Amino acid sequence: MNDDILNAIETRLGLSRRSFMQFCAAMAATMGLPKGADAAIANAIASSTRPPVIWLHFQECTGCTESMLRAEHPALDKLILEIISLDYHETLFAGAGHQAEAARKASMAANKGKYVLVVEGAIPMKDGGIYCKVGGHTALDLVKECAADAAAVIAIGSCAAWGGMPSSAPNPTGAVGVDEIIKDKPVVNIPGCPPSPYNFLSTVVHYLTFGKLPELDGKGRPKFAYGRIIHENCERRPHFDAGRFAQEFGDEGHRLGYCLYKLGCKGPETFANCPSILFNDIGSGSWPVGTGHPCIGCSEKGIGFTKPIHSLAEPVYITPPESYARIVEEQGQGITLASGATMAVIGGLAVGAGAKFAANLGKKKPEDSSIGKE
Ligand code: FSX
Ligand code: SF4
Ligand code: F3S
Repeated sequence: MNDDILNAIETRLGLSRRSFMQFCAAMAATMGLPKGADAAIANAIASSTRPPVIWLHFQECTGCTESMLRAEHPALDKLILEIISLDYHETLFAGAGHQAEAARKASMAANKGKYVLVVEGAIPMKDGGIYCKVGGHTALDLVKECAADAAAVIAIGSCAAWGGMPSSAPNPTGAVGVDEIIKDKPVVNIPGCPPSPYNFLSTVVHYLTFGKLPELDGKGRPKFAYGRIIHENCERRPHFDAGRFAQEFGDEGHRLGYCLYKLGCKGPETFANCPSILFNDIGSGSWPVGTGHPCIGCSEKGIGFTKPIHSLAEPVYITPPESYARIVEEQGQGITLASGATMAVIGGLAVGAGAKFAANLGKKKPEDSSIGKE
């Protein structure tokens, strides 16, 4: 990058070059981009005008905003406000009432088709949506009005992505996620309660750098962040494989850091990058399982706030069998899963039966399977 751009960044963000380049490298790593992408990101942040953002709050706890602005990294809160132009945000706004409403409408009119709409919180549908109103308008009407001219819609947090906690049974207000309402444009879902600020920021930076949203899975989530189950990257996984489990909180196994599966860990059925990206920039272990609590699947629809916290997870990939079946079946016996898969691998089959067997053994990418879709 040339010196002029870096000088401008230093002045504008009040960040050293080193910190800024470290941030760009972290964004590139979060998105799984190849070497050199950090320079493209740096250029985009330095030279793009900040995209205007309208941020709506509905049924939620404001934890998404808190996680974004209270991140321990000294520069993150500043960077967020420097990368985007937060034109409307009810928690952070100094103004209130008609003044705030006027600012939202003015930004939407001035940036028609160019602003990013971020929604935090679920939308109640029951009884005409009367259970959540802002400025006399229902959440339902507001989300429709604000999405109409948005360039992109981001549903931040599990509440906005699929209903989250407000939609827990018996879901008294009929709470749903944004994509149940906005059907004419893609909605990027960034679930988690709260989600990692880096997953949100990386999505925005991707949009700035490449002029388009990142690739999404069947549930509208960026693949770079939700492409793998937590269980695949968990530091306790060797204990799971070896059969060493904590049986109850505070027992010997728990103190030794054994696997939390038997305490209800939902890592085997939850897609998220929590163990690799961690939280709050404080180093290893700073995620739920790292602190000794089972993952409750807060980011996964149908798991978090739905399944009892201490019930056993159903691993989404079939665990390989403990012993292998015969390769050559006796006539008329058919084919077993293990022998079929072994033959498929030996034969180098990539499609048809080979792919099917591979999928059953967990070798198929989640975005191609029905598991990641509703
Ligand atoms: Fe709270 Fe956000 Fe949870 Fe929901 O995060 S942390 S209840 S996902 O919408 O504010
Ligand atoms: Fe980690 Fe949970 Fe999987 Fe155990 S069950 S390895 S604690 S994700
Ligand atoms: Fe939530 Fe589980 Fe990650 S509880 S924060 S999805 S480890």
